[in-house]
Order: sequence, then structure tokens, then C-alpha cells
Amino acid sequence: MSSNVYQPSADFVKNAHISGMPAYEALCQEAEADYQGYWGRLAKELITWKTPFTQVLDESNAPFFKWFEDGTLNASYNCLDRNVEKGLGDKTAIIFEADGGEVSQVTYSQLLAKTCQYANALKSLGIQKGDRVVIYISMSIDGVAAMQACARIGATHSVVFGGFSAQSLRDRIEDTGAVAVITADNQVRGGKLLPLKSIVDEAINLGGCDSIKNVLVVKRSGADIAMTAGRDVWMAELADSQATTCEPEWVGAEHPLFLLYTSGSTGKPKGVQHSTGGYLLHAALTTKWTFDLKADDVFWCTADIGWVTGHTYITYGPLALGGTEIVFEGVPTYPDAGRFWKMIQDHKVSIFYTAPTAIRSLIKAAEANDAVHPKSYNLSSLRLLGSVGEPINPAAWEWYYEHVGGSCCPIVDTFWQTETGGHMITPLPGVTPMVPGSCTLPFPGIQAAIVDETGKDMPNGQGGILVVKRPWPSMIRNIWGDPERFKKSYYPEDFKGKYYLAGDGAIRDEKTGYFTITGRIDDVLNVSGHRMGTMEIESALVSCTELVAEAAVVGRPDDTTGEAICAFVVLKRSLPNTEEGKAIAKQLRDHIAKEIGPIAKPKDIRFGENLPKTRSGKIMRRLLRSLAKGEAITQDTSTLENPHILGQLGQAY
Ligand code: 6R9
Repeated sequence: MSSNVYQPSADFVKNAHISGMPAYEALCQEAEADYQGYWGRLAKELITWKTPFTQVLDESNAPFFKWFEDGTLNASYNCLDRNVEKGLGDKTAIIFEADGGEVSQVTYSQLLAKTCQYANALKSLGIQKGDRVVIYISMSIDGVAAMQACARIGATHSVVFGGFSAQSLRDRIEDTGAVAVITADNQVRGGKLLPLKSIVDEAINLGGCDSIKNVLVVKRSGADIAMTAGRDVWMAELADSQATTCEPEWVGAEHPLFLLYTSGSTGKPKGVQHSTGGYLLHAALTTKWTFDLKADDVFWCTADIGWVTGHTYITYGPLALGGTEIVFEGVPTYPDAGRFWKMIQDHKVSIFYTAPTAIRSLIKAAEANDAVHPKSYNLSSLRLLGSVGEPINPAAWEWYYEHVGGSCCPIVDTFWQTETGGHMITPLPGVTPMVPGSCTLPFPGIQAAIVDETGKDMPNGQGGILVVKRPWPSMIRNIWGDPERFKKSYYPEDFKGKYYLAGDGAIRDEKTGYFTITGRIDDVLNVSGHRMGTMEIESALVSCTELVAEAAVVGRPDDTTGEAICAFVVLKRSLPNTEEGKAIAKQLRDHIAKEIGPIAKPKDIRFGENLPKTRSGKIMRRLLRSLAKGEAITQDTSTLENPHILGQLGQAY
């Protein structure tokens, strides 16, 4: 955390939805004084209910909390119909820019019509409330409409990021028991045509996907793909003839809107289950307060809809407020590293939300080439910047502030997680003096705290474990099909099952009480803002049974990606020479790409005849972490069974 303090401009403060520190404090006090009253008031203000709720929070079966349980609503109605009813039918909902630069737009009326046709298409296949639908598609208006269509008929969607492999997709299909997959023929990224539909075929052929009755295919490239008769249907052929209206399925507030898989500290990714009412409330509320979204803003969240950020701040939050947003298919460096700046200029983006890893890689590119430096573009439309996914280092924060924001846009460094549904700790742009590297203060109503292993509050200035002391509306409801794991992961007995355990460490500033996240305290790595479980990567490595006897994975700091994956591998054969090492490392990376996806490929792979172990056979991970960083080993190695191994593990491939 830096010691520089940046104030929002007087003008920003004056016009902000939440204006000035006293307004923030008043909201915190309102929540403190009457927690349920506070959330109940906001739920009535931001959400249109079909039947109003009579109880805000039910804690009787903690930690399986229920919010607004007897209220009924529909998320897609709240995002689409009600905006049309408010007279926003002709307002642009989504400006889509394709990888190659082609731009198309949809208004709220058009997005509603498309969503209804998709919803009717799903219904025509017999898909109904409570069914799960997996969506495996790249960034597109169709992707957003597919999610909205599921919400409309009460089907629970589970979006799988288009970079995940067939094996990962299969695992998620099996775990959800989905009845259908919505995909596209291809995806286009960085000028390259990449497969989607054929990966769905591969996933289903791997077995365990008997629940799948249909695969709906959106046409993106028009390239030749195989269609399985009786199972596969072209979305357009089915949807185009459908009615453009579809009565929303009114669901209870606790109805699962979506499942989203995320890495945990054990091998298998967890299906994070979110609700409809509480989730949508926080999506809308945080979009309004943290992003200060107004009627004439052009909002751009660069995340993919395959991640939670894309769910909350593309598919649900901005649309629930009737905003105009950008959906971008491509990558930040294609055709060059000025792409983001050019798009901000072309579409007059006013609120821009991206990840530190993207900022860091664009800084490198801009410093090497003026043509892709933000100064070569007109970014004067910007009024607010955001950061998400990992800690932002002060140097990157300051560059973002100065060169992208022209030293006049507040930056909201938003800390949250797949499990939290929306922002938890973040500056409010018209309120909070900003300190680079700190996510500052809890969102009003969120009881974030730092405790020790026994749940005792830590004084400011001393780091500890980040917890949330009270349930909040958009919190994870369950791990799909595994309530025991839910309890163990998030409401452990260490805190008597009372506090939500975020899995991050944090520290509060002695004077300001500002939070700084110090990183995960479990075996989860954060690579380019993507959560990767070390055990997940280890299992993928040892599943390469012809080569690998044993593997351990740790993280090390990386200038661009935040953390980098380092794998320590014991081969079934003798230690390789350099040439062999290179070839085997490539083989292992390809294997991981197949098992999980290219995002999980280790940056470094090191080989040893064994791993450094204690006499009782435990892998000494702290030594591996030092080796990965290239540090001299200064730790006590007296308990090490096999110290000569350390020498072998020096070379990274
Ligand atoms: C939204 C999202 C969650 C993990 C989280 C933490 C890290 C996210 C951060 C941040 C520091 C921020 N994280 N935002 N760390 N400052 N502003 O990223 O969800 O993919 O589930 O990752 O990301 O470690 O626990 P998810």
C-alpha cells in the first residue's frame, strides 16, 4: 500500500449517487442499527417483486441463510422488461465489438425480444424451471441473451469459460446434471478461429454427460462443424420462429439463478450456487453505488461472462439499472495493445472496469511503443475506473490513474469473490479518499473484519484472516450438491461456524482502518486474476501417468500475471538432460491444457528425483516457494530427509 492519498474531485462528489463520507457513514449506521431494515429497504427500492417478501433474513438454518424467501421475482424481467416499461425500449443496452472490430448494438426492446425467443426455444425442448443449462460460449450478445433466457424460464445457468478444456467442461456438465449446453460453432480471439462446438462434442464423448439431451449452437463463424442428429440444433433455426414475448417464470427469491465453478484448496472445483433475489439486489446496488452508474454512462467491464465479474457486472448489474454497456469479444492486445484505449475512445466509454494483470501488460506495451500508449488516444469520456481480481500494485494504480484516467477519475479497487456475488470492500467513488493498493472500506452493510485463527478481532496494523461477520444478500448459498463442503469451506468450526471465511489474508491501516488484501491463505493461486487451485494442477500433472510420479505446485510473484504457477515434478524416468527437459515440459504443459485449460499451464517446470520432504514424508512447500522465487535457501533444512534434491530443482523449464 502506498502512502499517497488521492481525493475524488469536488465535482464528482457533488454528483455521485453516494456523495461524501457522511452519507457513507449514515448508510453504515443504518445497517448497524437495523440490519434487516436496511437490506429490506434496498431490496424494495432496487428490485421489482412479483410478490413482495414479508421476511428479510432467515437465520434459522445457519449457515444456510435465506434472504427475502417468500418474495417472488424474475431476474430477466428486472433486467429487461421493466426497463422497456420505463420507456427505455429504444435505449442501447449492449454495444458489441467483435474481435475483428465489427460493431453491433441492441436496444433494450431488441435484447428482450431475443431473450424471449431464446427462452421459448429452450422451452420448446422441454427445458423448464429447476433444470440446469451449461453455457459454453465466448463474449457475445448471444451469450448474455442465453443467460437471461435461462433466468427467464427459471433454469439455472452454469457458464463455463470458453478457455476451459473438454475435460473441465465434462466435469462441470456431470456435476450440474445439465439437460442442455448452449454453445457456438467457434470463437474468435486475437484473429484466430478457435473451436467451441467440437469441444462440447469431445466433452460429451468423454462420458458421464447422459443428462444432456440437447446442444444448442449459435452460429459465429459459419465454419463447418459436426451436428449430431436428434441432439444438436442450430439456435437460430429454433429461435427465429419463436414468439418475441415469453411470460417470465416467477421464482422464489432463493431459487438458484446460477452455478459457477471456482477453484478451491482441494482438487475438485466447487459449484458456487447463487440465489435470484439477494444476488440481483447486490448486483444492482453495487453497480449503482460503486460504479455510480447513471443514465448516460457507457459502462465497460472487460471481464468474460465465464467469470463471476462478467455475471454481475455485464449480464445482471448494469442491465438491472437500464445502463448502456460494452461487450467485447477479443483480447486487449489484438490487433495491438492500444485496443482498449481505442475502444474507450470510439465508444466514449465513461466507466471502465478491468484487471490489474491487463493494466500491467498494457503498461509494458505502452512504455515500449508510443502508438499504443493511452496518450495517443482521446480518453476524455472516462470519469471512473475500476480494478478487480487481484491486488493492484501501487505503481500500476498510479499509472492507471495518471495515463488512463487523466489524473481526474477515481479508481475503485473492488475486492470480492465468486462466492460473494458482488463487491465487498471497495472505495465509493464520491466518498472515499483513495490509497493505491488498498481496497479501502467495506461496502455499506458488509461486516468485513480481520480476526486471528480463533476468531478474535485483530487490532488495526496487524494482519490476520479476512472474514465477514454477518450474512449478506448476495452470498453463496451452497456448493452444488455438497452442503458439507460448503460448511467446511466457508463457515469452519475455527470461528464456531459464525463467520464467513473469505480465504484471503488482510490488514487494516492503523490510522485509516483501510483494508489491504495480502493474498490467499489457502492453496489457491491467483494467476492473471484467475483462481487456480494448486491441488487441481497437481492432480492434472499426476494424471499424466506415463510420465509423472509425483508433483507439487506453488506460486511465485510475477510482474505481469501477479502470480505464476511453478510445478515441481518427479518423473517416472531418470532426470532429463536440458533437451529432454524442454520436450517433457512441453508435453506436460500440453497435458495440463487438455486436462484443465491453457490458463493452468505452469510458467516454470522443474524436475527432481524426489521432492524435498520431511522425515515423516511431508512435502516442504515453503522450500519449494523459495526455490520458485530463486531465493537462496536460508530456512532450517535440518528436518529435510533428502537435502541433495534442492540442487536438482534449480533449473526451470
Ligand atoms: C471477483 C473475483 C477472488 C479472489 C479473492 C482475492 C482476489 C479479487 C481483489 C482481490 C485484492 C482485489 N481478489 N479482487 N485481491 N484486491 N480488488 O475476482 O472473483 O475469481 O472468485 O477471485 O481474487 O484473492 O479471494 P474470484
